Amino acid sequence: MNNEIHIALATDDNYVHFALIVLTSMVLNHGDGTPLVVHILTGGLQAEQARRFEAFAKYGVQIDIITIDADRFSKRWNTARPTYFRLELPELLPAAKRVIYLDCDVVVLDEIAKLWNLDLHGHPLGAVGDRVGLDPKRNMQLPPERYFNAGVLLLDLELMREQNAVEKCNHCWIQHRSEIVVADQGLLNKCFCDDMELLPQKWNIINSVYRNPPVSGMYTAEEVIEAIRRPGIVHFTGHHKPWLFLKRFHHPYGYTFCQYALRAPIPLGKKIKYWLKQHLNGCFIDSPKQRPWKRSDIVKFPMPRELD
Ligand SMILES: [Mn+2]
Repeated sequence: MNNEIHIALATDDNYVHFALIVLTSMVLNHGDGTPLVVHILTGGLQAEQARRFEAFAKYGVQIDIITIDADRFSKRWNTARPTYFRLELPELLPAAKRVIYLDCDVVVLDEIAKLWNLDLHGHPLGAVGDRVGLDPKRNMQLPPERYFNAGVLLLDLELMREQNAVEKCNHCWIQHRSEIVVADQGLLNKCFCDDMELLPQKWNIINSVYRNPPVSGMYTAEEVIEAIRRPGIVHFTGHHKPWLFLKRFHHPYGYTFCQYALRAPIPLGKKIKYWLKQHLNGCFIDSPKQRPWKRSDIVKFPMPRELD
């Protein structure tokens, strides 16, 4: 299973440079020698954008661009937004046993092989908890301490194929679409809440983690402090994206987005924008709420090295 690590990202032309920043951060923190295979799920990419991904071959990354037929996908799921493509991963990667799915609004800050090698204890899906589960308007009456964020997923594709998971998920979507809140994340929670492995907090530190006390029964204060001190993947959920001007960083690791953006193979104009962002309004706004972790738990990472 460990001959190669399979990663999946979903993007259209508008998100390409975010996906390139994700890849840059992953490659710069990957040193255990296991080859990376990155599957780009897309409704279609311009040739120039596809070439930006393919250029990662020189860093030892195998790139596999999978173009999804939007008409076919819409007929089945009633939408062709790239974020939904992850729902078909067991079918799209028929030869892969496992895959790590990553959103394009994340930065990888630790060795991805550590996430890849986590034990799912017989469950088809592993994910990190999300306090959305505490919100009665959004939790669909699922147990709050089991509600997960779908931006980082570790999937046992073999088991999902055995369980016919894609068909079941599709059936659930068609039957219950009007009750499902938070799009495909809500659907995945509805389908897998009884059969999922809660992964350590460090593998998906979303905006709300630092800003609130821990969710009872999900992670302990110690587990969250450990995650903030040794982050694996940081995820810029919600409206306070670290690339937006006029909004300060609401994520303790918002600054790392700019660091990796400056190392990523993206156009110079975009790099200038992120450099400015970091220097003009790149300071972190702390949370007014009482929580057990301190600002001193946030790591000040040095600027990462160049890709080559
Ligand atoms: Mn996201």
